[in-house]
Amino acid sequence: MGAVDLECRIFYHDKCFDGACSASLFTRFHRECVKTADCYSYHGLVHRAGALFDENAFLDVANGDENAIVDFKYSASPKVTWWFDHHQSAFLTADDQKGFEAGQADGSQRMRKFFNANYVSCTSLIADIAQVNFGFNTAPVLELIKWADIVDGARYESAKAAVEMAAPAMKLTMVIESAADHSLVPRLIPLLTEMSLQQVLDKDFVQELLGPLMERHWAALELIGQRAKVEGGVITFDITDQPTEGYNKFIPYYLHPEATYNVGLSKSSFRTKVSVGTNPWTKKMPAELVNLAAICERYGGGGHARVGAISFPPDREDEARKAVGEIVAELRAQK
Ligand SMILES: [Mn+2]
Repeated sequence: MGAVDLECRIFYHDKCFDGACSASLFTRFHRECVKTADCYSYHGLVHRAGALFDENAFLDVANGDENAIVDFKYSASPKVTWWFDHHQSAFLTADDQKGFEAGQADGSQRMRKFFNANYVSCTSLIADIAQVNFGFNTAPVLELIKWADIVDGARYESAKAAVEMAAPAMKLTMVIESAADHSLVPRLIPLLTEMSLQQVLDKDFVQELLGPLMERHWAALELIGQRAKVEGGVITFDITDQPTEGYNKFIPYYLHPEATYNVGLSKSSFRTKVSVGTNPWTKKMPAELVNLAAICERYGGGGHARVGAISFPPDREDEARKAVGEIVAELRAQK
């Protein structure tokens, strides 16, 4: 063969289970069906203010190297040779969207760049495109695709499944989302399509990280269990005296499954946070539920119809507590 090894560099949504699964599935598809790369490398991307892409991180494609972006925004860079995304807000600018649409219309990018916001996970989008258009065999990776849909769509069967985290995918998600070491996810990606999720979880380097995270999770469950009160269908709790960098957001509904809403007050190093949520397993009809994004926006926060948040500076607990009182009263009046 030639003297130069061809490389395919995969840019993926970092600290995200679907991002890691997408990178893994794309690699397996590219290796089995496209067959033009000798090696694969990985580069995580995060949402932030300012430029999302570093043009220098893309490989020069003149020699046949490739750059793929999965589960992340569109880049108009001519160096990007593959793109798959399912996010509603996939285009940063109207020009980006025009560029994508032009490549679809003239056919030049139709078999290289794919966008479909109807998919729950980018992993399932890649799997379908690869199977239908390139003859990729999805049979060995069905477990991965199923769990990417469950995790990215937050489609857990119960609060028990979401909080007790018996499934390996749930524990892997926690490890990936809390990864402090940038080499962790690139190490996991090749494994995700080569073995079962349980076998990935059983790796020593994963177990070492999982232990302390599970301890932190059980401690949060106990703390919120001590603090949470439910009245008029609304759970409230205040854990600002125990600063935390995050907790499993389904804990309140696990503790009080009969509640419709949750309003929690917590504190991290950089903010005091009011978290407002709807019980995903509520028996109420969608039309009966309050739009929480609208409520949070009133206080300078935001989110989705079913879950939102408001951030206050760490020293403005009084303001945050006042907002909690008003929101709780409003939600209790709804029922
Ligand atoms: Mn995704």
